[in-house]
Amino acid sequence: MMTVYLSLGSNMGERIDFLSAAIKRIGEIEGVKVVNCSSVYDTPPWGYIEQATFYNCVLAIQTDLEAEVLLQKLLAIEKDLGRERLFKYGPRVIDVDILLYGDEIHDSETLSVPHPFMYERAFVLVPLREIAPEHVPLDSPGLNDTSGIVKVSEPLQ
Ligand code: GSY
Repeated sequence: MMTVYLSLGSNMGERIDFLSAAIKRIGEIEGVKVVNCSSVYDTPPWGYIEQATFYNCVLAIQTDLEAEVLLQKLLAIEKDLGRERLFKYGPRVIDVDILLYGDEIHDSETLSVPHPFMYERAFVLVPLREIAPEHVPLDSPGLNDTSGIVKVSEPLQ
């Protein structure tokens, strides 16, 4: 059994509802158990800044699924919830990224784990630090500026 950390984000429509729906669907995947969920944070957009703020949270799950299999199931959930890939770093109703897969390293065309940008992204590190501080080095570049990150909800599960 592997402990896996997922980053969830939404910046279109009812953001809380999209996060809730995604968490519910992730918990329904056979072979997946949601074991922890961070608070939800309102976060400034990263990458392409001319867009609405995101709501972000991090989930810890336990699973015996292979990483690539889990990835395909997460992509299917994103699609079912209406995600369209408008443009790189653009707005989206839901985004689910695999951050850490136990201590596995993956570097394929479809999957890079640990997530290549996770230590640069305050919107990942602040919620991850809440539920798994041991995975957030104090000198992570993304912790240099956490301004604009505001907790908006207790954990959704
Ligand atoms: O890669 C995740 C999607 N995304 C986000 C996000 O979830 N939160 C914030 N704050 N900025 C983002 N830019 C992208 S792309």
